[in-house]
Amino acid sequence: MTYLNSSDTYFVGLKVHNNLVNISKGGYANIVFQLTAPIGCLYTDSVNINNSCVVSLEMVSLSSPSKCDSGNIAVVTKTDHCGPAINTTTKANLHTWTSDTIYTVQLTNADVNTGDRREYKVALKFPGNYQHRIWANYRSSFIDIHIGDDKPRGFCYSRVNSQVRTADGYCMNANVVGDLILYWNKKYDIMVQQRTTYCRNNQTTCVCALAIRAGSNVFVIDLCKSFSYIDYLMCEDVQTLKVELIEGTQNVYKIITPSGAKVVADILQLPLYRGYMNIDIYLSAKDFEEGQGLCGTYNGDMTDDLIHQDGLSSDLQQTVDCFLRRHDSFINSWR
Ligand SMILES: [Ca+2]
Repeated sequence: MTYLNSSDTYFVGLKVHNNLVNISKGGYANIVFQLTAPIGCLYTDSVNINNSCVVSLEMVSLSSPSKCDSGNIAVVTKTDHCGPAINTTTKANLHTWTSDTIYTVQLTNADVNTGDRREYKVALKFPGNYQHRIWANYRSSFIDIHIGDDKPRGFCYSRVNSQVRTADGYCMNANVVGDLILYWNKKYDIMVQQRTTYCRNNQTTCVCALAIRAGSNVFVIDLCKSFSYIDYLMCEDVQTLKVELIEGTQNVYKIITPSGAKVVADILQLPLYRGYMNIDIYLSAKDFEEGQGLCGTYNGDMTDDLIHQDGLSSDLQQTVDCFLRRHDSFINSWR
């Protein structure tokens, strides 16, 4: 009689070494992995195996259907499939193949807003159309990505009823009409301007036009006149402003600037405010200590947010409610 013995379990596949990866804001980190079995290559003698016997992995996420990035993490050395490329095994290198080979995939925290999500789960996956059916669609275990929070959140807005909030969180009653600089990042040459007009029976002001400029690219939403205008005014060869309607809406635009700052323009449909906009600006790590304008100096310190265009500054009025805080000289300085 022979007893049934079982051998030690052996993991076959793509073995990830670090199941938790920490990336600082705007920084880099690696996913490190090994292959515990060779990936065979199907080829004929006439093909160039250097080109054919390579597989490009995909980086997939639990939360994002995109294979090229996952929210605000991206693979640095991208291939067609947005993951690392691995040489597969041929007759020539079969005997030198070893499971000791260490592969690394470099990730970066690609721009984006300091208030963004910081926890992601990603995995490395073989393409669905890969020639080996065993490996096609194979994916590694999920890897937890944690993005460090080394910058305070930068969130600025200009909304109906003269409401303005600076990037570091100071709110005020900006009851002033005209063309005003809401946000200006000189390093990245990005400017967000708004036009305000009287609204609600002239009791308060609302934004009726928005212009976002990055270099010589300008995107405009102008609803101040009887006919509305929403378009690019000027374009370089390379479009540096990414504009899209937020999914499921016909009236909320999202504009991503080259610094990663995201501007959301919500064209209101409410009867009292129809045709006016709420503008929200989500600043990125690259905007830190670079901002000026009504959004103030984004540096985590609210007390220096009321710096005028000429360098003078106004004191905060924190003891009264936002709608009682009038800073007309500061606001008028940003024309
Ligand atoms: Ca500040």
